[in-house]
Amino acid sequence: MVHLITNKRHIQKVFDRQSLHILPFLASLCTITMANRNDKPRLTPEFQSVLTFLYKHPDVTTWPDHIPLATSNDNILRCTSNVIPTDLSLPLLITDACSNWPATHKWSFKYFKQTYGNDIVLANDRAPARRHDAMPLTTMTTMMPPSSTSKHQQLLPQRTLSTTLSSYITQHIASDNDDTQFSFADYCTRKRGEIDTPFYLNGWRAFSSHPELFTDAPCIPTFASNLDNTLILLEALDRTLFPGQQQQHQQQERQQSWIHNVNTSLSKLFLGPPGTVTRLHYDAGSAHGWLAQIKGRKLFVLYPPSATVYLNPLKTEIETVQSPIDPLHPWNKEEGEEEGERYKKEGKPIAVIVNPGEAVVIPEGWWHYAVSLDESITVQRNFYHANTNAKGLVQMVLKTAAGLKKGGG
Ligand SMILES: O=C(O)CCC(=O)C(=O)O
Repeated sequence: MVHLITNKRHIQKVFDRQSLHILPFLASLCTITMANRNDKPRLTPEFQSVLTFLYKHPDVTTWPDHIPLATSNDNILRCTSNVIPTDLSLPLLITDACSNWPATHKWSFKYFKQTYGNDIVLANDRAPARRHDAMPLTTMTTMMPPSSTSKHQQLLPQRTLSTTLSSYITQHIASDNDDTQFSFADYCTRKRGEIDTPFYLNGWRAFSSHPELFTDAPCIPTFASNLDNTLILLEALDRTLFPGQQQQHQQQERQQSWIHNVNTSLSKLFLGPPGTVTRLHYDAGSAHGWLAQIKGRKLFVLYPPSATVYLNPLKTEIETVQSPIDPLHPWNKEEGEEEGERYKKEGKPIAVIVNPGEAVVIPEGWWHYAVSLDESITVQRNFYHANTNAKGLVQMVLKTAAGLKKGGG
């Protein structure tokens, strides 16, 4: 693949234009329906599932048996920022991850509206994007694993809203003008039966366009300092690909270069009302990831890589790995106890609520699902670690650059 990359300028051009931005790429793959004002409210299967779940477990303290809540250090390690294991064999819950970041007192929906309100953003009512959502039913039935339940087989293309950040916040966030936190129950009360699937501003690359945000939420926080070797790995890759171009005077140029752009593009923001869902998937490019809650709580359900066979990865998805299983309602009632036992034994799901100030670190290949329980602001970063997934970074960079070059990018 290396031979497709002719020179450094090409790579620089590719990443300077932030061509890593996934949305135009996904738009070309999926039939994405743009939302408009006259759309009728609609419930996606996964949001319907959230409504049913939270109706039964409104305070999220009574817990269903089929989603074991992480309690011990057997399945998720609870730790503080200064005591972090580096083998990344299990997910981590870092209890003091971001409680002292300026973002926790500075950021609010009102602040984002005032500061970056003119940015054009894309919000979705199904996330992540799946080709599967827009598949003709006939094609889909041949591609779906037989054990998937019928509720997963609905033809419901993702709707995407392209708007200014200001108008997204005004129309979709209840606390757009104050700093109150709205829970899911508040949200439902305000909607008075007009419940529509919430639009999620998922994966906003705010750090690429507004790098000053890193002063409020550090790119490499204390808890990630021994885990996130992305920048060093990118510099090593740069030296390997372009030997003899490493003079001192080029250092500054490199700071502004593709290395910087790739590194920054791995940090994103997720903003939304309560009830937004990220469906079950694991991160592309063998990446590890962390998600830090600045505002609101999020419920995560995680599964180890060994659950992959059981989770029936969708064959329709090529660039990403996604599962049709809905962790809140993973099997049909008719399928009964036996299926439930099998699910718990083979899937080994772990649920964890991440509170404001906390972060979850999700190692490479771990499946994850998330639903916001309140209005929420999350910082998300994918990262690479020299001893575990460095190869994934090299492949990701080379593949993106080669693919874009081939496509005339
Ligand atoms: O906070 C979320 O909605 C989850 C996002 C996520 O899973 C991811 O970016 O990999």
